[in-house]
Amino acid sequence: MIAITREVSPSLAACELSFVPRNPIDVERAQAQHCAYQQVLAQLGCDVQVLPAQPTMPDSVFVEDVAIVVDEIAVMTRPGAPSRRGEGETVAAALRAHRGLSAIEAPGTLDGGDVLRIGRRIFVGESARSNAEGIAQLRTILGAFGYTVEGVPTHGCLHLKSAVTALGGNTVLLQKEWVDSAAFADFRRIEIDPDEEHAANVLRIGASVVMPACFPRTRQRVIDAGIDVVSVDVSELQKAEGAVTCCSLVFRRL
Ligand code: CIR
Repeated sequence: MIAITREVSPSLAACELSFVPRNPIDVERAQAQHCAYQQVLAQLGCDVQVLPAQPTMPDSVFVEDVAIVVDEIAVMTRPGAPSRRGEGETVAAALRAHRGLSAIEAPGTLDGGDVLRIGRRIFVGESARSNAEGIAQLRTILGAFGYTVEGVPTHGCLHLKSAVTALGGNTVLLQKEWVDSAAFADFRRIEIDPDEEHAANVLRIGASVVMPACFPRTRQRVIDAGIDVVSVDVSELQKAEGAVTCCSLVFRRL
């Protein structure tokens, strides 16, 4: 596996926020947590390729949002937040070594955080960041490779993957307040602990999942389902409305 990451911007505190109140962010601590996160990816077998920080782009550590990578192609997104539209350029340059590239064009918008792939099915959040045009373009691009692209409304959260992520096999981890769980009726569904509202965002790598350390009850539910969990403290990145999927683009080396 390859994991593309980007160092935390010194301007992280000026990040976009939608559903999380603004609290002071300790950027040095965020950088240390991000470093530990990258070490976890490496321990789980990823070749971690780190892009340099973008000082003028506060949210640029959240590389997940600017591209979608499948075996056949990488799709550069057009992020829903105008402040984030410059972030893709250097990620595209890094991805070009591994995949052919396609792109979402205006007036389409799409954030990678809204894109959940489970096998050949791709679920896309109909969120404030990803519009119908962006989803339709993704359907055209990935449909050519045999993927189905299904829109799923989200409410009360930033992205689809704030509300649901894949745990591997046929299992998803879900926050039912933010997405209609019926959309995932074909899967075994594990619900997060109701006291841990942001716990649904986990990152599966191989047979393990990476989870923020602050959700012990949901972690226990995942462990009880027979899944190996690695915890990492990302509290400063959570203040920027990020979590564990958003800080990397993880894909197979071909
Ligand atoms: C934003 O609002 O765009 C950033 N502050 C957070 C993006 C987090 N991305 C993600 O979870 N995929």
